[in-house]
Amino acid sequence: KKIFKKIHHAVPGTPTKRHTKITIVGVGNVGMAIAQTILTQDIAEELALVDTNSDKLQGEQLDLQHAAAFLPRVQIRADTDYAITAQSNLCIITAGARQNPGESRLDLLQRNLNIFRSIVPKLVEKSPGCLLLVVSNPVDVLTYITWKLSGFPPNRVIGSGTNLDSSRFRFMLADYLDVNAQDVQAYMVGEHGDSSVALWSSISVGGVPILSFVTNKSEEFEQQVLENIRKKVVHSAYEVIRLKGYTSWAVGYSVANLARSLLRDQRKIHPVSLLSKGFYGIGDEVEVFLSLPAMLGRSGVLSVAQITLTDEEKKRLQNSAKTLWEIQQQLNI
Ligand code: 6V0
Repeated sequence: KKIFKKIHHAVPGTPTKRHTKITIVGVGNVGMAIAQTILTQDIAEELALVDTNSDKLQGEQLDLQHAAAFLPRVQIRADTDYAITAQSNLCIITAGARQNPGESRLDLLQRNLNIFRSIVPKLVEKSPGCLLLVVSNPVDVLTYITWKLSGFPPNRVIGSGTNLDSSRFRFMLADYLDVNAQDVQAYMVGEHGDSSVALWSSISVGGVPILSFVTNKSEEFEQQVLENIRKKVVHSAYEVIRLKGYTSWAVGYSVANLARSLLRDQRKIHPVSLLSKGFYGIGDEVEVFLSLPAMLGRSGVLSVAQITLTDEEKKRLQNSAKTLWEIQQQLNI
């Protein structure tokens, strides 16, 4: 401790260094992919990992700490006790039960609701000013549950939603057009997963609206290609799970990217799950979380983009909202 001799002191009045702390609850495949991506991207100075499995926690903590020589300096703590999460700026929830054979989605949801009951109040108690970011599935309903359990204003409760679906969508469009995915502007909105809605009219590549490529002659062919891409996006998670058992890297990057936009106040637009009542014809009485393109910053959701949707797109969004609302009515929150 004494090998360095101090040669100056802090200049009086100099602001103290920003200290950003992120908690991740659930250190399974998804939680750890998020943790390792956050570490490589220099977003936080402190990372707290919580799970119910203490051996896994200690193993993951040591394994990450052993990479310290190659990473930005981050204090990593892992415990089953939520005391280590105190004063977090962002809490990411990836904990969840796996579906048992023969179990209905509603029963799984009720089990996850019970898990969230044991997580959300503790996070809120230790970090009353934090942002909550939900990743566990079904993400839209669990984000609603988190909002209800937290008592937070809705702008501070966000679901990772279709941020990942949109990134898959951009990759597949880029692959088809042979361009860089970062130059493809494209959103999938609505419910994360099977019923997500692709917003065709707003897709552009390097500022060129993609639908302008669709000439009369090739229209039918192109529409078919686009529809196939949408279907591929929707099925891609199942494909990865079939092949490797779970998905992790893409969701890791996608959530770390959200963490950066939020904590570094980037005012970037991301399609994330947010309280959608009153937007795009979703009734005020329908309290559901669905993904819409939103501007994210230090206070969470700053605003929601007013994109012109086709009647069909609007109808599909409203149907998803209705389905989610009906599911939520059956839950005992
Ligand atoms: P996993 O590998 O089974 O990890 C789940 C972890 O949660 C385990 O380590 C458990 O010990 C832990 N856990 C369970 N109960 C509790 C509790 N009460 N408190 C704290 N920790 C607990 O699952 P995996 O990491 O693969 O997936 C996690 C969740 O992410 C699942 O619900 C997935 O469906 C969901 N995903 C969401 C995605 C998205 O885009 N929103 C993408 C991929 C997966």
